[in-house]
Amino acid sequence: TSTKSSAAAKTKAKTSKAQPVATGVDHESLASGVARQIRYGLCSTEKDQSQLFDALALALKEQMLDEWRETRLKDNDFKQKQVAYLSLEFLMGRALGNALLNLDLTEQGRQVLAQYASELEAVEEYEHDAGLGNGGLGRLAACFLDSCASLDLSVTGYGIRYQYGMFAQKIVDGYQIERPDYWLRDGNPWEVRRAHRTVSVPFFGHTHTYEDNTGRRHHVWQAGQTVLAVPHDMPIPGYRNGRINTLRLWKAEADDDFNLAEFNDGDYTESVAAKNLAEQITMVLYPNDASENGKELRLRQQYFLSSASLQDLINRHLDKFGNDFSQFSANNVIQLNDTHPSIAVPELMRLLMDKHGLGWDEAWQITSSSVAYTNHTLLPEALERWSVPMVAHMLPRIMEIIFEINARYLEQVAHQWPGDCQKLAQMSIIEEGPVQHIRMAYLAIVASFSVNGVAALHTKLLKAGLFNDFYQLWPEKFNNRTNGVTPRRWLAYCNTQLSTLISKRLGDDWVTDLSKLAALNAFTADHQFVKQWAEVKQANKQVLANFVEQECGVSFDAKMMFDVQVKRIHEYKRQLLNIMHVIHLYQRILSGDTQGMVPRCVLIGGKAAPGYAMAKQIIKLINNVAHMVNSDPVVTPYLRLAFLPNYNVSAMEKICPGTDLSEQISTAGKEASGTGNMKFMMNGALTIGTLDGANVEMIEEVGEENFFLFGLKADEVEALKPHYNPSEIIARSQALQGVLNMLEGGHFNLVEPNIFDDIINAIKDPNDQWMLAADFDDYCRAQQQVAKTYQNQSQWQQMSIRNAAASGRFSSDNTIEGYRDHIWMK
Ligand code: T68
Repeated sequence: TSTKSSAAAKTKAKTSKAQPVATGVDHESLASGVARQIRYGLCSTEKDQSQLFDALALALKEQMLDEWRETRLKDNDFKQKQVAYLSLEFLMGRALGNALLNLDLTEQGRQVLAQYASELEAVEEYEHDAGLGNGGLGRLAACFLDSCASLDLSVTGYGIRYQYGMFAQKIVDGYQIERPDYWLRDGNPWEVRRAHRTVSVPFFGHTHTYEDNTGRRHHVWQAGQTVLAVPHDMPIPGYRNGRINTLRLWKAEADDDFNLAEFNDGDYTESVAAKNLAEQITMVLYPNDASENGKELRLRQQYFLSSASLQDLINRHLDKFGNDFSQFSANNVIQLNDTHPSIAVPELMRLLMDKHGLGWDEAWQITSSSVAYTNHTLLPEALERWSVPMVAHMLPRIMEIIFEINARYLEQVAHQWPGDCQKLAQMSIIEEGPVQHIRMAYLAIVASFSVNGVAALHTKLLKAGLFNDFYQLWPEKFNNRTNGVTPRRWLAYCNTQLSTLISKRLGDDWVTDLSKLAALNAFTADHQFVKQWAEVKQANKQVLANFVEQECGVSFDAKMMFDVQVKRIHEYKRQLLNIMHVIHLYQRILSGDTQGMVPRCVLIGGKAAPGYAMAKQIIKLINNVAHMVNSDPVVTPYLRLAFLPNYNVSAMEKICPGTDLSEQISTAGKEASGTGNMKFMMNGALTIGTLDGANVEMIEEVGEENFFLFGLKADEVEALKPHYNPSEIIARSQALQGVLNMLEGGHFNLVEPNIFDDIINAIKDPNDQWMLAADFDDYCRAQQQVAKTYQNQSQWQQMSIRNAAASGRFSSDNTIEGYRDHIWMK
């Protein structure tokens, strides 16, 4: 029978032990729940694995409903501060294994499925990834939700229920092909549609102003169109603590009047058909991970999410406090995941003023003490700028408010730098030009009480460069919150063997306090332990090898070193540098120079934005090199290469446990943080990398002697830029000449002449921002050091243990404690 334990729910996750707590979830009834779901929920007599997945997920959701409701009631009762995490992306991946782990029902789930002659791992494969994000930014939001629930924080994720998530990547003849990801085809057993919480979002039309008889001015936005936002909630279970938080995803639907006026008399059927237009808003995720889009539909998505979420917050506030907003900012924080939802700033002003009757000053006081902004990039091409005419047309009242915010803020700038017109122009939220643009990052900074970067180096560079003017004006707003990843999914769940081994020695407190892993350092001299550590890695490598064989048709030998780079394909991440090194090894092997070489299997995976031609060429090059390498029996004893199609969250769950060497080789100063780097480290991989993003802090924790560091530093990259001369570097490097000769000779594209010309030119270009040539020789040197170290397996395994032991700081629990103590509850 179930024990509803509010005591357990109140226990701080920080102090709670990773042991079965009475969570209120009834273990016994899981079996009957599954049986009932098969019979009544699915109305089925069959018990194939896909149906078993649905039945188990539905039964689990049912188990969570009571605690989910209690969490909501508790959060409404206690007047504790509510956090709204606004993000256009939540890259959740699969939910089943994670829910079972957090609810402490994995064994029960296994037993129930055994009754149907099925294995849990097999059934899990039937869950479609919820791929509602591009990469790091979206996955960070997902890790944060797990940590917030596990730390017993009242945090709601607000996002969009895209019908089509991140595209599925196929590789045909070495080229990337995009296929739509209709992840909802078989339904989504986790979601609950809450139609009674529907709100309505205005678009288009015009504004007018009038004075009432007291002389007060009122602004009215007569929308040309309104679209319904219908919440679809997903449960976010904390780790064994009785809390179930909510991820609220908005779906756009037409209201009954939608477009009827435009079609006026006559075309009834056409007008009903036109309802499609409203539903387009939440149809598809934009697949660009590092460039702004400028597309009208993207702005519609951003405003739709922002407006719906703020209306929901305000409705909750009204339920609790009535029409008294004096305590709003004491009770609410709105965390913006990059500038994507930053249109929430003028929207909150509008709702407070136009709908709830507050004056400008009061509304601004509330807004600017509720909103906080996280920046995720220094790349100028990723900074969002919306054209003023577009915003004025789509969101006329919002445009008026932005102009007013800017005018008042520029007075402050003028006061700080009297007579400095240059400063005014350069800091204005409105960028002048043939067409005016809104600088969304500036809007977010001006309105936020907190602005944070995502790694120490990144925050330092923001303050010194991109946002320096703002740092001078408001130094107190700026703070660093180094990213992290959840140790539940990224160690306890995805690497059960290593988890078991660790828990045997340390107990299982590490699951909620990852700093405990530091105690592993004591076992680096324990031969028995080191041997077991190596055996676990070996077993995980075999799992990964099987996966690679199945997905790529390339045979990886688990006796060779597994060298892995998986992440979005982008020039700054330098997959090209990796492949240049592979070509270098290939050449050495062909020439008989295998001295000191360690047999390696190189795995590269990631998606290119569909419009990013260079990234797509890089994928093609990797595939062509792979073809040559893998089909030469002289080469394969030393070197194999595979490109993994459709890299996603569930692929990473198999990849990071089986990786020996993690490639984190971005041009210094370009990767804001990285989070894949942390997942690999937690799972005992060693890293070859540059001094970039969170790598800097990883080295601080583990020591340079346990990390393969190479390449220019961020300031050296900047200093070299004006006189960067690749031809000179090439002239001095035999290795680099060899690689370029092979590329230029068409060795990898004999039947497809010139397809790699852009790549070759990029390497030789004095304007190459990513400085491939500059770092190549040092990268090869570091790779040789890797090979040498790998040959000494006992040393390698010790370094592996030290890396996992030093990964505690990169738990997202740690990151979220920082957000809690320094931003949200400050
Ligand atoms: C990533 N950014 C950073 N952006 O590149 C990475 N961008 O260093 C960092 O670790 C991670 O954020 C988390 O902080 C992204 O992933 C996007 O995906 C993106 C999406 C749309 C528009 C712009």
